[in-house]
Amino acid sequence: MKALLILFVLMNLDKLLKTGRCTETQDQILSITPKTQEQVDILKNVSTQYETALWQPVSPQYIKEETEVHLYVPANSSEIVKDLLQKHAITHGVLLANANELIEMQTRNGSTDPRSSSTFYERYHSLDDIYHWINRTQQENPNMVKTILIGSSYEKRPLYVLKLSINNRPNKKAMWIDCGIHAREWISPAFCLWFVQNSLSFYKLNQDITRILDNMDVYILPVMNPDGYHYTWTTNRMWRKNRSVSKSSNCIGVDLNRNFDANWCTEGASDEPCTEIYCGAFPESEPESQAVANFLRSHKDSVQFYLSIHSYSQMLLFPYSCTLDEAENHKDLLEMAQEAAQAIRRYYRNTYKYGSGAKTIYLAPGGSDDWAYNLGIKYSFTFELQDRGRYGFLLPPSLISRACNEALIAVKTIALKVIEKTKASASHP
Ligand code: 9B3
Ligand code: ZN
Ligand code: ZN
Repeated sequence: MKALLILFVLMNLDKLLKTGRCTETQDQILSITPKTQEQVDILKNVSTQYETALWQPVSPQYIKEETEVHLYVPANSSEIVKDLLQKHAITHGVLLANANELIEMQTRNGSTDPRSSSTFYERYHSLDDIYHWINRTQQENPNMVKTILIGSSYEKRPLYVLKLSINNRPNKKAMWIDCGIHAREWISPAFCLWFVQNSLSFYKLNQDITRILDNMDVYILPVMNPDGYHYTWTTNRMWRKNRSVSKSSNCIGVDLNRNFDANWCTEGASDEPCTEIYCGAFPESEPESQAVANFLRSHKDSVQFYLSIHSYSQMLLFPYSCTLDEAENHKDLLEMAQEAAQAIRRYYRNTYKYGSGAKTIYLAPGGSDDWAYNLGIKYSFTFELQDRGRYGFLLPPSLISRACNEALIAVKTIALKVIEKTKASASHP
């Protein structure tokens, strides 16, 4: 009997060991800083050859010596990737050891967890939830909110813009905010919802919100890339691009923030469909970017402030990203971004970098902010919200309110400045 038991244990030993090991290695986010050109080349290889997702930088071409790389490594490629790193004496740190658990937690959504004390706006929401939210928000605020269908996505999902407007003054100015150009940057749509909620609840209660809405209409596109966003909920949390099928390749998706007509597809973008920064077949080839561009073209006389919300890295960026040249009103833009960053520091003790895109992150063409700027929207910004890489795209729901509130104060700061400046220039042309 005893012998039988021992035999049984022995027979299952390898199974026990294996499962023990498998639960130990989960999806991880590694932080790796290459020290030599050889290590740079190995890393470029790893991030393209194996089933990994590069978080930072956005594309392997930007990997360089002494600059931190954030790499998502799923459990099944963990061993081979780590062996390779070890073989070339590349040291790594683990930013997140349990990425799959975080992903599971964030998609499981608080609404199914009755103990959760967080509000609707402190959770991430599926695309379906967001469409319902748009509908509800309009129905509950018929005097202040209209929805405008500006087009549809590659997979024919509607692109709805919410228009917040409290009066119909002639020559009323406007601002535009889009969220969710990049599918995996979940804090971005969360911010658009936060912004709408905040505006609707605090009009007439908060002085800044009141002044902004008294002087400007606000157009909000909560999810510019619904196909990609949906895909991150169902299939691949790390997806960035839209989901359009390419004629020339089996790889799917265009980087919508490389698809606008601003030095389109020059250095910093790629004409290779398999990359994360594929610029598409031609400028505005994608229905999502075309819808936004058409809407802004037809509203360019009223829209004075363009804002696009991304994550992560905590930056307030303005044109140009597509060239190292300075924008004509560079000083104004710099001053506004600086003031916004100061407000974040003062109220939330958090640091945001600011500056032109090309000089602050990387030279990158085809972005919506540069395009909007060239259209004539002189106050054009891209915000990269929290964090700096601790959680990266997997920012836990408990940090949504902080991330959104600090971004909100930056938006308010800049919007008030825009109102001030455009008033001044209207009276002294
Ligand atoms: C990129 C460009 Cl091309 C731009 N005009 N403004 C901001 C960025 C940064 C975002 C991107 O698309 O890579 C950060 Se996710
Ligand atoms: Zn982005
Ligand atoms: Zn980003």
